[in-house]
Amino acid sequence: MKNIAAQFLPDLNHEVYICRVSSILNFIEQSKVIGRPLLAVLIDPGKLSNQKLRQLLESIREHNPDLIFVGGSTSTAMQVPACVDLIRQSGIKTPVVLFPGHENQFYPGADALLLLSLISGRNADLLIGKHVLAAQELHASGMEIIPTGYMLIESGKLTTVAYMSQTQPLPRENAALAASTALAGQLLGMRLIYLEAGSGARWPVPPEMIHAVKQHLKIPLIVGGGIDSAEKLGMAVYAGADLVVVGNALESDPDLLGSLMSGMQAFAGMEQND
Ligand code: 1GP
Repeated sequence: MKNIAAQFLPDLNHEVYICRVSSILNFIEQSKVIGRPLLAVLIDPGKLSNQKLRQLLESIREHNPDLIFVGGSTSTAMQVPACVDLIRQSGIKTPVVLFPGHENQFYPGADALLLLSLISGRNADLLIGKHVLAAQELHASGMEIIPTGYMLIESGKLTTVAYMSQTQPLPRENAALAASTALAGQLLGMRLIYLEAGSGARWPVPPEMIHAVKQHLKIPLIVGGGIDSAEKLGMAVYAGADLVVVGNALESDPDLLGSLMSGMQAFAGMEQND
């Protein structure tokens, strides 16, 4: 199955398309401009056995998602480089983006890093403190660094990311507060906003909140947490997500990726027919 970039630029393969737009951020921005939502597979190496990881990589090779995110609250400093190297060795060409759950999850072998600032919380360390500690190494690496406003949204249970960050998530019924928070992130110069229900969330981010946030943003909107079916993925995309992240559901069922990619392609086809 072709990925979405290849579908709307049929003469280009995925790798060439990424090179042509020159960076991961440009790829995400240009996909938003032309109305093509993207799917990222999140691999949290701390949660996956080697066997499960290999199964997931097989599914990624077959179904060709747009991006791979690597990282998470439970991965150790050693696990992230090993995982990125395994992806590279497998021959998969999908760009790899670090999604650090901790400052020790930096590895220059990836293509880009989301520099997350937890703008829904009031923990100064996660707004700027960790960034100061990592700044010199990130700068020296020459890697593409993407400033990302990260917002935790209440999702029906205490998630690992809320516990680890020691912050309160935004109330899920307060879409206006989420919109103001995202707008503040954009005004501060963030290049992406990520609405996060948390890995394995009981409830994903509400569509009403995605829609309200989207109305206020010029920059691309990422949505993740608790998306475990093509229906939930479709709801997030219809509400306005430019990039949807799925992790937990694919850890237990790597073959689900096929129906998620079909859902994305169906959405792309409907948009073209509108
Ligand atoms: C978590 O948003 C990501 O940081 C993905 O969440 O693992 O629930 O898919 P899931």
